[in-house]
Amino acid sequence: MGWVSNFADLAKDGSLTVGIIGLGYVGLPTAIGFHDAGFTVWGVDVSQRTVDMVLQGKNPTGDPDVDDIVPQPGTERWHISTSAAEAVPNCDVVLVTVPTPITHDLKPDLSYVEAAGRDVFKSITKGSRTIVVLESTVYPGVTAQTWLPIIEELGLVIGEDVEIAYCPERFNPGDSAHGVRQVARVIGCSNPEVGEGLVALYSKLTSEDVRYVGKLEVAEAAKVIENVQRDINIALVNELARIFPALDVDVEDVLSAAATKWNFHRYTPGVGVGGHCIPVDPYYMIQRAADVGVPAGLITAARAVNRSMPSHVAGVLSDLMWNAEVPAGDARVLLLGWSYKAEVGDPRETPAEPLAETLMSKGIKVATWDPHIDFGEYPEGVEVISNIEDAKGYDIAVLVTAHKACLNLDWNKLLGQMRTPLVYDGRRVLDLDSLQKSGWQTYAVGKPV
Ligand code: SAJ
Repeated sequence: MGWVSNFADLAKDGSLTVGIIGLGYVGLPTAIGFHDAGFTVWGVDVSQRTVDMVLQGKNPTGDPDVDDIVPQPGTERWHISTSAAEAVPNCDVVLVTVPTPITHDLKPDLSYVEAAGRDVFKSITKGSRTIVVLESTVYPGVTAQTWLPIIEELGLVIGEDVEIAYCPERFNPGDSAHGVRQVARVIGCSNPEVGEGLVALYSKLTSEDVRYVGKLEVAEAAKVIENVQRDINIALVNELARIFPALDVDVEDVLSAAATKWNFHRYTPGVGVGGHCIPVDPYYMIQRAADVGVPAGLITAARAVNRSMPSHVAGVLSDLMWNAEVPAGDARVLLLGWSYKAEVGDPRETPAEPLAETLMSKGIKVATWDPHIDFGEYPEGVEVISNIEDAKGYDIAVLVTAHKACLNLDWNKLLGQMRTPLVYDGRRVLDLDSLQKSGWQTYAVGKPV
């Protein structure tokens, strides 16, 4: 059974079965959240490793907040499978939480949305009006463009066999204060009744605001521009971080002063912008604007600024080592942190990668230490250090990720292990004055040399 006239009442007392397709950073916490809210849950993932780990009550994602909340084997109302065909016929609502990455030529990759949609729709019982909700970040129009042709091809009828809706995930890895149960949601659906029914369902999941915002495209657009705005704001401070040192002014002093104004939004310059959201979602908006022939110059320019930061920083590091008379051809850089974000172990789109590659292209040796990443694919040539005490003979230590473990390092001990005592704060989080006093030569993004 899917949509029925008393759907909202069924949602309110948890007597619906919710399917989640894709048990990653977003899908697994979402499945757990609905289970904790009293619903029967079917979780599906194509990865046998993921399904096996979840079935054993283990966390297959890199997000430490999920570590202790995976239901243990034998838990009631908790079904995990690699097969959508097994799960979907049991579900009233199916949420699709699969990746929406970009291709190497920066185009949106909708193949996961397409494949998951096909798996779900071909398993739907005729006449069930099963509600299928896309949560992955896309651009306006994708849900309809990608799924309606499949629905038609399979001879399903909207309003009889299936309903589709869009409810963007707003998940923030490593930030338990904004987990799936504490985050506001918006719902887009061409059928307002179904939209309001989903409001009742998601209101059981999260304690924050849930609202029906109209047709699919409104909700799709809201999510993508949330991250476009963030990318543009970060690009502004990164551009200022290149201007102000040339004026012999520290950008952080300027930003802190400006932040005393009531509606100034404070962002921090860094070695670059990583992750599976912020550096990716703008390309979805750029593509959609291009589809309809409207220029997206600001969005495109912001992406270019943020993408240029790793190579800009690599040039600054090379100059710093040259000025410190580090032997040319034998310069050695130690990257503290590799993950795109503090307190998570996620290398996706990390700026550490282009930073390392640019340095190595200059003949500079690169090593990295990140206690949050125990597997990770590192580019050819990067030396991975598992114990910071083994990091000896480097010329500059670069803070790439503001992990607590990096901030709380024994910096005096590390100083003793360096060949040249240079440190570069790539996230503007270190106490440079105290490091300077203990013998480091300190530098930072946006700080005059
Ligand atoms: N970054 C900066 N300067 C800043 C903020 C971030 O350089 O002032 C960099 C980070 O180092 C990182 C990248 O940008 O490399 C992205 O950081 P992020 O804090 O935006 O973290 P994400 O990518 O996990 O973004 C998620 C997003 N959540 C969803 O899409 C549901 C985003 O919308 C959230 O605003 C963000 O978390 C958050 O608030 O932390």
